[in-house]
Amino acid sequence: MTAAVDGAGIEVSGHGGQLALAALRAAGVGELFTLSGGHVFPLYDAAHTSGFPLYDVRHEQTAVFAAEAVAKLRRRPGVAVLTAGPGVTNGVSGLTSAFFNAAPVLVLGGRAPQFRWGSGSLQEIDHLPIVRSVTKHAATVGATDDIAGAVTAALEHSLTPHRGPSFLDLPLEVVFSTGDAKVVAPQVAVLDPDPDLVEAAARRIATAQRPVIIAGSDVYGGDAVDALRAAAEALTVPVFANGMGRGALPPSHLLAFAKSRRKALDGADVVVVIGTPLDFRLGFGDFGAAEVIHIVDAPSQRAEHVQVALSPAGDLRAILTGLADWAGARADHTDWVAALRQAEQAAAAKHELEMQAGGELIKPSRVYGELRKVLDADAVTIGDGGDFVSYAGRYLEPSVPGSWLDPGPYGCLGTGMGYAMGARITYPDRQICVLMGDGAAGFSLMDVESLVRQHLPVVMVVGNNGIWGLEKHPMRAMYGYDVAADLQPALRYDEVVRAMGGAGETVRDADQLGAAFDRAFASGVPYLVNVITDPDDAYPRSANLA
Ligand SMILES: Cc1ncc(C[n+]2csc(CCOP(=O)(O)OP(=O)(O)O)c2C)c(N)n1
Ligand SMILES: [Mg+2]
Repeated sequence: MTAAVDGAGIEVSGHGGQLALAALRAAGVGELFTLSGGHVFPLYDAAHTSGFPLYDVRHEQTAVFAAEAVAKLRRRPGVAVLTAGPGVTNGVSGLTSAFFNAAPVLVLGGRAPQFRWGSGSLQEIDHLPIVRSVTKHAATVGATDDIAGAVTAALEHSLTPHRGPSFLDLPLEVVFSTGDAKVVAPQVAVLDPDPDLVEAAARRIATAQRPVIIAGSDVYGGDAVDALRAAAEALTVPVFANGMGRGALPPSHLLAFAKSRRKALDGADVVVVIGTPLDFRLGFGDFGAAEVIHIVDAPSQRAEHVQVALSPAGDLRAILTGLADWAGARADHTDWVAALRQAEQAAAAKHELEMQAGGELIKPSRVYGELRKVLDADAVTIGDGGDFVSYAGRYLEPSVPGSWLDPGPYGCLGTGMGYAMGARITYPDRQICVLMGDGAAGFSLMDVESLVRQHLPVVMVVGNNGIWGLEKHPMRAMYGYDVAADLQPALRYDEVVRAMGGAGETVRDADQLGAAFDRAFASGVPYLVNVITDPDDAYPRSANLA
C-alpha cells in the first residue's frame, strides 16, 4: 500500500482491504472485531501487515456486540468484519441492538463475487434486504476505487445524530482487487436546535413547581454529560437516569436520584426526558397530569404516540447549555427536591437491608451488597440476563458516566462476552465486571476462550438460579405452571471457564462472596464467580411484555 498526504486528504493505493482500513484509521477507529472467513481476508491482511489491532471471536454476535461496546463507551465508531452469508446473518442481533442503542457501529461484510452473481457461489445472498431495517445505511460497494469513500460515508451516517449502525458489503473481486482513493475524515453535521424551543423549554422547567429530569443514553453518546449537570444545577431539577445516562451525576450529587422515581413521576408537574425514547421503560411517556418535554438529538426521535408539550431537537450539548444559560425568573424547587431526597433515603435504607439478606439460599440482592464493596468507582459493569440484571440496576449505582452497559430497550440476551471484550479493550486498567444470568451465560460463554487467548481478563458473576427466571416466574403467574423455563440446577459454569484456560469458583454461602470477588479481581484472567442463588426469588415487576 502507498499513501501520500495533501491538504484535502490522503492519497492511498492498495488492495480493497487496505483502502477500507485507511478510511477507518482516518475516522479514529482503533480495532476490528471478526470471526474468520475467506471473503474478508484482505481486511485481515491490511490489519496484520500494518500492526492494526484485530480481535477474533467464536460467534459473530460477539464481534458486533464488542464493536457496539467500543462505540458506546468511546463515542467513536466500533467496527466488526463479518464473512459473507452466515457471518453477516449471525451478526444481525448485534446490528439491531446497536440500532436500538444509537451506537455508531459499522459492519463490513464479505459478499459473494459480483461477476458470478446468480450462479450459486458459496454463501451467495443479498444481505441488504436483511439488514436494511436495522441500520441507518446499508450498501454494496461496486468498485475497488469506491471502497474508502463508501466507508467514510457509512461512518458519517453512523456518527450523525441520531447515531446508529451502518452496513457495507464488499463483493469478493472488489475487495481482493487493487485501486486508489483519496481518504478524508468523516464530516459529522450537528443540528442546531431551534433557540425558541430551547428558550420555551427553559422557561417551562424553571417556572414548574415540581420538575423532574430523566436522562438517557444519548446524553452520554452526545458528550453532553457536563451540560446536563450544568442545566440541572442552574434550574435546580432532580435527575434520574437510565442506560448510559446512569452516573451522569455522581450518586453523591444533591440532584442525583435513583430510587424514588415512582414518587417523582407521580408528583411531578413537568417531566423532562432527555436523550432516551418514551418507551416501555418510561411507561410510554404517560406521566399522568404532568406535562412532558422531550429533548431529542434528532427530529426522528420525537415521540408520536403521546402528547408532548415541547420537543427541542438537535445537538444535546447545545440544548442543555441553552437551558443552563437561561437567565429568567424561576420557581423555588427546594421543597420538592427535599421531599424527593426523603423518599430516596427511605428507599435506600430499605435497599440497604435487602443487600444484607441472609438465609439458606443466596439472594441476588446480597450478591450486589457484597459486590459493591469491591467495585472501584470507575469499574465498568455490564448486565446480561433477566432478573439478576434487573437487580443490578436497582442496587448498583454507577458513579462515573459511561461505566454501565446494559442491553438497552432491545433486551437481547448474549451481549455479555462481546460487551466485556469491548470494555476491556477500551479500558485496559479498569475493573470490568459482567453480571450474567445463568441462562444468558449460555449465549456467549464460549467466547471466554477468545478473552483468555487474547489476554483480556474480566470478572464474570453468574446469578445461578437454575432457571430462566424472568420468564419462569411470569409464566407461572399467568398459567399456574411453566414450561421451557428450567435449566440444569447449580451447573458449574466456573468449570466451563476453567476448561478454556480461565479460572473461577462456585459460591453457595453468602459470607464467602467477598473473598471470592477479591480473588476474581486479583486473578488477571477471565474469572467466573458462579453464585448459586435462590430460584424462588422473583424480581418484583409490574409488566414485562407490553
Ligand atoms: C436473545 C433472547 N432470547 C430470549 C429472550 C427472552 N428472555 C428475557 S429474560 C429471559 C430469562 C433470562 O434468564 P437468566 O439469564 O437466567 O436470568 P434470570 O432471569 O434467571 O435472573 C429470557 C429467556 C431475550 N430477551 N433475548
Ligand atoms: Mg437464571
